[in-house]
Amino acid sequence: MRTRLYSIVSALAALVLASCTPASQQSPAEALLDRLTTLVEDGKIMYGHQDDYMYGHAWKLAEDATEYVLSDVKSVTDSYPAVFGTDLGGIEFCWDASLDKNPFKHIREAAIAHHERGGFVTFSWHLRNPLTGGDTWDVTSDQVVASILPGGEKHEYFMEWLANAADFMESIKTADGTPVPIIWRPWHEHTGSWFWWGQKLCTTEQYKALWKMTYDYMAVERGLDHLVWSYSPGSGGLTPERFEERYPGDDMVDMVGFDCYQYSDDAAYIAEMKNALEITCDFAKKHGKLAAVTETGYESIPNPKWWTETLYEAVKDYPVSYVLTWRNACDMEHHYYAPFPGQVSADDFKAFAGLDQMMFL
Ligand code: BMA
Repeated sequence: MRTRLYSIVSALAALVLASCTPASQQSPAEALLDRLTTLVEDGKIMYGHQDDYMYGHAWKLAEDATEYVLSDVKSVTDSYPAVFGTDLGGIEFCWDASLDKNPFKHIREAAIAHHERGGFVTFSWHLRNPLTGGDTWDVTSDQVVASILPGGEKHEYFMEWLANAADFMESIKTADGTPVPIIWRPWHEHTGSWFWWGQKLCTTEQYKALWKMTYDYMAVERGLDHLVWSYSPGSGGLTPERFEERYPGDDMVDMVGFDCYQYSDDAAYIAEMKNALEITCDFAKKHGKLAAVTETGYESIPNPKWWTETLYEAVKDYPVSYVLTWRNACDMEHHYYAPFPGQVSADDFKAFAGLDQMMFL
């Protein structure tokens, strides 16, 4: 009995201590989550842009650049996006540059520069197919996830890929050695079947085991405490059941979101966004997590009022931490999701950046 009382008292003491952990004892990931939570409580939504400092619609960062100041977003709004997103595809082979042709040294340095500017960093991973040797979209086999799980024929091989990704993320630290917190979003859009880890390509148990293996290696074995784990299904046909079906568990996820693109009219996009926002924010509230629109956009933004009348209309009533639009490819004429000077929605983007609720840097 005494022992039981003692353990209840010490559990309570631990709880009190945990809830007042001084900032200096927080991990980089906890510090990021705290900052984000405060911003959400203040009603702010951060704007993010994929590959913002790396290239724009009509420019590309020079190989030997050492400053990260060019940005299509900045050239229109005079502010940088609050969230800088990029992709680690290719790090599994320690390539010099990612699948979107960004030298990894630029990714590292831009992430540090953006963090020092007060911004947030997020990474996705369009890694290649470890079983077939094809790319991330090679869905010719439904045995890929099975093959990399413990006991699978590619397990050892794949653990090297995880090690290479972990090494790179571990190397992202400021000059004094402080790790830069990273919102890490592996195995995304898994409710669709266009990536080798997608819905029809593995079972629920295999998907969860894949997440756990990734988490156990990076967070537990390697002790990377600067990663904020972000879970993001696709928005298509999303229901609360589908959202939850492959959720790996509260102990391995810090943030929940979804990816949603506009392919037809504004009304259909707004409806799909609101459906996904409703599900995500409700789930986030129940599980004590932050919510985000982890990828969105309308390719080429043909609607001059898209920012204030479509995107803002969709998100304004939801407590989401950030909304990230996809990349402005410099080598594909129509593949851009943020305006550049002269683009038809540029003035409206400026108005969007000026809204009280929207946060840029
Ligand atoms: C896709 C496209 C591709 C790109 C991939 C990974 O949506 O933008 O061109 O390679 O994302 O960033």
